[in-house]
Amino acid sequence: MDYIDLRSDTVSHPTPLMREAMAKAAVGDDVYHDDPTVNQLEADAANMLGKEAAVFVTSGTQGNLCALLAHCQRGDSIIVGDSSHIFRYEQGGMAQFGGLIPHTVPVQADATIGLADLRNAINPDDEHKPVTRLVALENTHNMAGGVPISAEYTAKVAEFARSHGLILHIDGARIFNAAAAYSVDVKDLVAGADSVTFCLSKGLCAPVGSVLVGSQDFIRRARRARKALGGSLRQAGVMAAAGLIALHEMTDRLIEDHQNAQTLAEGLSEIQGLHIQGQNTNFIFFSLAPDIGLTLDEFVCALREEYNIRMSPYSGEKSLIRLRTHYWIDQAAIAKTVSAVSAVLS
Ligand code: TLP
Repeated sequence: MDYIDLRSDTVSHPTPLMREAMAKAAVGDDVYHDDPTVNQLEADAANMLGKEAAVFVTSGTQGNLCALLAHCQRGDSIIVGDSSHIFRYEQGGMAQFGGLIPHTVPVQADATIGLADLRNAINPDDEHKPVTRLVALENTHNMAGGVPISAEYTAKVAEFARSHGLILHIDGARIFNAAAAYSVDVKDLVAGADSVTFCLSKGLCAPVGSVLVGSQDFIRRARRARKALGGSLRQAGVMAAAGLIALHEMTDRLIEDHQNAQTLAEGLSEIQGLHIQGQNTNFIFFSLAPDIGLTLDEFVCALREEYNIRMSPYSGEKSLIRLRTHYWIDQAAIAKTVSAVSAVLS
């Protein structure tokens, strides 16, 4: 990349190895299950996450929606964090397409949901109330600032869900970042979950795609939902080839992105007028002192026009700037960013 783009990890371009694998990918019609590269990606993803089966989907949004449509019936209620991506940023797809009713519960600063809040959100067996069907967690948690949640907490929620006859879905868009943060096998982070969506196209650098994993029976139903949403693809091996590199070559290096985020946060914290508000995994949030003489938009614009550095004001909280490190943000990019921010604020 010939500019520094810190707006999200979704902006990461495919690696040279991915482009080579994409060019050489063996392909077939995936609607006939004939694409060997997609089949390989789905088998490897299921195996890595410790589930029976997987389906390749176009995006995290589509993976989450296919999961909800496959697990639930119209009119069901799902328990979901009030700042979760599924609830806040996915076009209300669960309601638009699934007729599902989100029952929101508070997400705490450590990205968990209190078990008492979960318990209180379960509707009684009463003909006035929608049937509570599912609990959704998010790991790492985007709006909480990239905070990872632990295997122990997830196991508690899984046990809670099981004991109340509920399904547990994890929006694990960045589950491999969580695994890197806790130095655990990703399988352990999702052991009790009925389904997990994870993204190949964020920190793992693939240009397109996410994977939804779960039981054989669930994935059969999710494939029907994917078809209904127009997400069944043909020679998708071209994209799955990059996904295989993402799975096998890119997960172990995510810890570097976390270390780089820490280095960047430390460098920025030395600059007068800039206050680091949080750094977790590959996320950084900061604010600018009110007397700095620049609005956030002017600050972002100056960095882009004068230094070719891209940042974005955080859409959830307009007084913050959000940064994400990824594969294309190396030590040199970090040093350049710190000195450019320092120059703009001086
Ligand atoms: N998040 C994007 C934007 O939509 C905000 C980003 O830049 O972070 N779950 C989580 C936790 C996510 O952060 C995202 C994307 C998704 C699901 C949806 O993934 P896509 O964009 O592939 O549909």
